[in-house]
Amino acid sequence: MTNVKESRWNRYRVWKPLGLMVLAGLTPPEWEITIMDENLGAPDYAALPRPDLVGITAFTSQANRAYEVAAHFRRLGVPVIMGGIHATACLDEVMERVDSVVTGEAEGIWPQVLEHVRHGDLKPRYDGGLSEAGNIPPARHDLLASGYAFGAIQTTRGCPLNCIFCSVTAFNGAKYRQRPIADVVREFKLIREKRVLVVDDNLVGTRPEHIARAKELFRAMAQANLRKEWVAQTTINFADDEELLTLAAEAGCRGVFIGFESTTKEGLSEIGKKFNHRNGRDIRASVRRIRQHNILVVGSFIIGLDTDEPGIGRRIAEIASRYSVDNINVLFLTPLPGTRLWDRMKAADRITLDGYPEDWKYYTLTFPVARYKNLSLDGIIAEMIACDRTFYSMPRILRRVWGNLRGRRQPLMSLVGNLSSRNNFHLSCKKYTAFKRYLE
Ligand code: B12
Ligand code: SF4
Repeated sequence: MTNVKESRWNRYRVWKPLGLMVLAGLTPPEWEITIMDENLGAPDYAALPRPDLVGITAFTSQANRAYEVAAHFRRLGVPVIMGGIHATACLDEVMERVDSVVTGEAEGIWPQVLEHVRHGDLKPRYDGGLSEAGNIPPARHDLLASGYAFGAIQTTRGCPLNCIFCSVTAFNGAKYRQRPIADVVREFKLIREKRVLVVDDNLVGTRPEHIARAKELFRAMAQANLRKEWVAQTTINFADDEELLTLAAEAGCRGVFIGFESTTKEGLSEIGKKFNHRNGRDIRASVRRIRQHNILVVGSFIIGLDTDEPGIGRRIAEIASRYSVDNINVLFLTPLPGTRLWDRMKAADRITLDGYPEDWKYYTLTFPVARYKNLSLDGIIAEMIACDRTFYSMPRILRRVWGNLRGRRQPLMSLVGNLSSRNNFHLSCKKYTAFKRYLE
């Protein structure tokens, strides 16, 4: 959970739980629904009226808290259903702790589950599989109306790439599914916030037909005059089509989050993302093309690949600065359950934090939970600190923000993003100390 009270910057890091809002959108009107988002603060469940049914979602890192909440309601005799990414990846573990588990996407199965609940015939397990993009209902944006800086929407599901560390292809499939444009535009109009996170894992896709559809969507969004400013995740090929960039900016795109992952070709091969250097791509030039459209770029990198040597932290900070990205997100290589990396690391007995479910709390990608080939525990933490300390030094932050001020590229957003990350870095240093104590 991200605790908004831990730091005022967390307000910009708390995003709406869209999965639950979509689930609410799938729920027939005779059910009265309340969404509790513990990122905004844990409610006193005992003081609330007794519900007829509790549905819980959780990432792997939130599983322990999910089990505590489940245990509370089960003690009261309220049936508890859990779904989402962790329930799908760790079915057996979750089945032991709730009354029923829904794996996969919910669109095809949730109405049936609710019917079973009404008839007192809840089964221990359901599988929703993958939904048709046209069957995704608008999320209930009205249910979480305050407390967030950003609204949220999803326009596509799945990712055609299959990076070894990523859960997306395992969970949402490699088939890239794009929602009907009219549905997306209609749903955008239901969002009250001016700023929106488009949660897609890969906003524009990789093939010509994906890109053509993305252009159509952006045209429709601009025509609908939505007046939204949004950020999204995309792959670096976003930079390859000037028309796409122009249309995205006209539709309100103000920032993209791109997974560069590694600074070397060998590293990219190791994680199955050669895509990033296909056709000898000049990443610096790609980033420049995106930023010329007043779209900020956040670059994501991983520390802990087998090809990473001591010095990798500073190297990432220097290369990210050379690419001229506006911000970075650097994570420890983490074997998430259900991924190919998990299979590989488990087979090689390289996962060090494996006291489950308790240890899941460290699967936030911000702790080193495995053995890394060329970096010791202290070594890899020192690399992360060196990376953050270099990239978020005050002179570098000011240089980036000044560059954006001169280029009229959202200097305020760039300043807030950098200061928030710098603050997060200071919090992380304290967390590493506690983490090492936990390992002793
Ligand atoms: C948006 C997002 C975030 C937001 C979170 C917003 C929020 N409050 O939920 C932010 C940016 C904060 C975030 C943070 C993190 N994230 Co994230 N995130 C995503 C992303 C891109 C989209 C999630 C989403 O909204 N999907 C759209 C909704 C509609 O889909 P859904 O949630 O899957 O819900 C559907 C089904 O799962 C099901 N369902 C879901 N819940 C339930 C519950 C019940 C009862 C039922 C019946 C069904 C059901 O029904 C829904 C409709 O079909 C996913 C990738 C993905 N494709 O899921 C990664 C993803 C979930 N994140 C991931 C990770 C690792 C993290 C972090 C741990 C690390 C990081 N730094 O990114 C942190 C977690 C921090 C923490 N607090 O612990 C991993 C999770 C893997 C795992 N095993 O847990 C994913 C899969 C990405 C990946 N590349 O692997 N994330
Ligand atoms: S490109 Fe991104 S979403 Fe797609 S598999 Fe790789 S990391 Fe996951």
